Amino acid sequence: MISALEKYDPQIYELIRQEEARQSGSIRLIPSENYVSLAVMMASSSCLTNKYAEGYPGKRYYEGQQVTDLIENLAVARAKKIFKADHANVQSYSGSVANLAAYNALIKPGDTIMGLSLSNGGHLTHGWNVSVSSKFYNSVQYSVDPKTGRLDYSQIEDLAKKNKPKIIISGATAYPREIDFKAFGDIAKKTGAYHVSDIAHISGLVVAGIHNSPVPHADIVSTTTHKTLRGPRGGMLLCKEEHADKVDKSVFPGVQGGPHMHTITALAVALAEADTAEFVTYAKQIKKNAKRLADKLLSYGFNLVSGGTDNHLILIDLRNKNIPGKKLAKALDRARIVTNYNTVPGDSASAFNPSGIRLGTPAVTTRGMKEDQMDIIAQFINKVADNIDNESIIEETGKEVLMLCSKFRVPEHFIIPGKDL
Ligand code: DSN
Repeated sequence: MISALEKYDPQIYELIRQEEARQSGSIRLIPSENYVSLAVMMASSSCLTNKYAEGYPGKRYYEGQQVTDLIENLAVARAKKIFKADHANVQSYSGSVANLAAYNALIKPGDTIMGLSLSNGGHLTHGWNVSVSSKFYNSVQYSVDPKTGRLDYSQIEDLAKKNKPKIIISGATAYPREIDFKAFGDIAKKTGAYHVSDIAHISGLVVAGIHNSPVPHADIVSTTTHKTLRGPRGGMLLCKEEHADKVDKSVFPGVQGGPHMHTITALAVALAEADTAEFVTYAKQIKKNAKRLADKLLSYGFNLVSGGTDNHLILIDLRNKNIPGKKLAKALDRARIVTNYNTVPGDSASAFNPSGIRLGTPAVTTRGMKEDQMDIIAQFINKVADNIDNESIIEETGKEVLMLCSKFRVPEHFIIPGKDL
């Protein structure tokens, strides 16, 4: 399909090829990124992009839904099965919109929500001050313990008792430790709040059974579909039966119009892929790789928030190295190692030039990299940090990265084992 594009739009074709080369010729460590399978890619670029399907299967506002209804029902059934949820809504365009739909399903504008602050690892839509989530709702933010870098559940409970939020949000975008969703559920019950859990980063780990699931402990669970879950870019909501109708009405017509059927189609494929023994092996390797990378970075004297990782991501606090996060991320990018700069708990630097960088292993694990490659990646990171102003060493590291990348399968050839096309 992509080859045909060369004839119709050579400029865009060439740019896609460049991006493909960038993705295959670099070590991609942004923890929210991955490589989807060829099957997901194909479904995502299929004719389903041509179809409007406002409403839900069996109750649409446009005709011609003979096939879309079957696809959406399949995606919903697969989501319910792998997350063990009563109800799934697969229409959210993204995690941000899914979160807003979750709040809108349960509370009214002006009510109080309570989430982890962005600077402590939360998400914009968990009530951060520049997000609409803090404009529509009164936002109270909790933090991690500044000493341990970990969530302090008794502090969260105290804050909830004091502020009486209508919704307590669990979940994070930059928290390297396992989250105790039962503890959040208990706090919500004790304080009369709803519990909304955002598992965008860890949903693949949850499905694989290597992170506890919030599904039994939350009123609504929100997730993106493209991070550890390794599907197309999108969002999804899971909930108990009692909230099903409210959730569906909140997504459509509450905050969205027509669903993106090509994304839902690709999601259905990804959900089937996630329901395999191969996916469990993959998710376990993500965690093993992150742990090994963290251990190796610690041995080079890097400070890691919370001292390590239990999941797919690592947050390096660079203050002891006196290197700003942005400077290191940019130098690493020149050496073909792609990360993002990130605030760390207690950071006095701005979010645009913070004191940390965030790394994760979902994408490199999809390429088949294992612990030995994590040792090499840690060496590369250390070499760049130690030679942050030495362009020839950075360039030389980039060549070594390219060599490493050439030994591991690139995304266009990534096919789920046993399902070769
Ligand atoms: N932007 C995502 C991330 O990188 O974690 C969160 O939405």
